[in-house]
Amino acid sequence: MNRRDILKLGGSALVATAIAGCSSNTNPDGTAHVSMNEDFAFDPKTLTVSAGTTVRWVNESEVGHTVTAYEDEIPTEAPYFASGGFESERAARNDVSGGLLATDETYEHTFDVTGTYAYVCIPHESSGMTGTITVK
Ligand SMILES: [Cu+2]
Repeated sequence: MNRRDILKLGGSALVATAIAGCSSNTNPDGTAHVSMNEDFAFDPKTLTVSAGTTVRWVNESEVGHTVTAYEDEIPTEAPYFASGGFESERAARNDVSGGLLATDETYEHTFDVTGTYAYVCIPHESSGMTGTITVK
């Protein structure tokens, strides 16, 4: 291996470290992490991911929460998503308990369409438990 190859390797190692260092919301398997916490909040409340990323919500609190997309606040070409597998916001609101995640339960959705997605936890909507995912 000549000196130029060694320098190249050093450069890519530095880049890899820099990317890992600024992605605190990324799980080891490459999914993005959003916590649902005791303060009736999604953490982080706003998250930006690249297209094709799977976001995993984890209920890290003692009460049940939902992840329910606002049907009018997602890209028009994007499929609807909600915990409980509902195909519309109306269906999710008609069966809130069917979408509840208990403590330590998770919900995942893969975002393939770029744009901005707003979502809510139905039981804690009045407490401001909403979040936004931006897909680039
Ligand atoms: Cu909630």
